[in-house]
Amino acid sequence: QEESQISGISEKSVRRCFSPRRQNTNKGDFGKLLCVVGSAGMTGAAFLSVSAALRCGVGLVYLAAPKDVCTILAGRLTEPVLCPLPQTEGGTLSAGGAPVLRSRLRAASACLIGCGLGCNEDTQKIVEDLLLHSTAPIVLDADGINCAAKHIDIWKRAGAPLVLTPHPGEMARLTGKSIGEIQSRRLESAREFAVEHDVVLVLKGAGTVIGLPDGRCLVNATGNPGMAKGGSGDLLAGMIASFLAQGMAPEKAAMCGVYLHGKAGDRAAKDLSEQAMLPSDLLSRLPALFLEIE
Ligand code: NPW
Ligand code: AMP
Ligand code: MG
Repeated sequence: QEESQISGISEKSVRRCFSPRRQNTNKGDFGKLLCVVGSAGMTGAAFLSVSAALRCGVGLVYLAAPKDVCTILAGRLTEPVLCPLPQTEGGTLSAGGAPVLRSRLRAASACLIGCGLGCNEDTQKIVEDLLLHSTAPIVLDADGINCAAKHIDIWKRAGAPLVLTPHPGEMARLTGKSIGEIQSRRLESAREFAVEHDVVLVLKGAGTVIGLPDGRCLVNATGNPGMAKGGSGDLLAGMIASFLAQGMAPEKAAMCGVYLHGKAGDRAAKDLSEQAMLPSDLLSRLPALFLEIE
């Protein structure tokens, strides 16, 4: 791989992606994000992804989740509009919810799919349906990736711009390679998938790599091992989706999300220690980062 194709992510390049919010605006000007996330036992993933999206400036968030998940989260999340959907016995979304989701999707400027979604026949159908019908850009994370990987040619059939955010385990499932193979060729793995399938591929882990459809790679230097805790990735997915919903281009949304997520993690580590910091502590570090950007 040519070295000229690889670059770091600078604070300056992130700053350039943001402009002040115009005066004469309303919530509709800052995007509508549909979040298809959560299932029984993984309400936390829905909470974290939606909270991160809200803290990154999007105008309106719709949380589409199994009805029990909505009931549980109703007391903890104030801002999102809740769309309770039919669920399976296991507490995941039932395939019967697809038509409602499709109509919600038509009104959205971006969609986040997968954090804590679960992966079974029903969720696989839902994910396929959303990918085939969306014209709005989509962030596919976690079980969204696992579900999509079950469908042949799905990347060719999907119409919308896609940002995929796998960790090495999900990347291994996605490509049929081993985690070892992925980790020994991180840059190449991200780039090859991005070019072949025309998507933005965010390969997470220490030194997150972003593969772009044109063959370029961005490497991130923010973040720390205090972030190696369940829930960190759900925050990142929500952040990228929020930027997409506000109209940022997919490669820029991925770049800003990855950089600011790591930076929030670094602030949390400084205040709380890598040992004790929690993914949810990143949420309260985001406002100071945006103050520095605005
Ligand atoms: P190991 O264990 O190190 O051998 P899974 P998940 C590997 C939701 N969550 N470098 C790892 O390898 C998510 O959103 C809900 C190397 C293992 O093989 C998903 O929907 C939470 N290997 C669902 O749970 C909080 C790495 O990947 C595999 C690696 C399942 O997601 C937690 C594990 O991945 C979670 O976010 C690395 N850097 N990173 C909640 N509170 O609701 C990962 N691996 O099997 O896809 O499980 O990531 O927990
Ligand atoms: P997930 O495995 O989906 O929860 O995602 C974990 C998130 O935390 C990703 O954004 C990773 O890049 C980040 N992360 C995990 N471990 C580290 C580490 N050792 N250094 C930097 N970032 C990390
Ligand atoms: Mg994850």
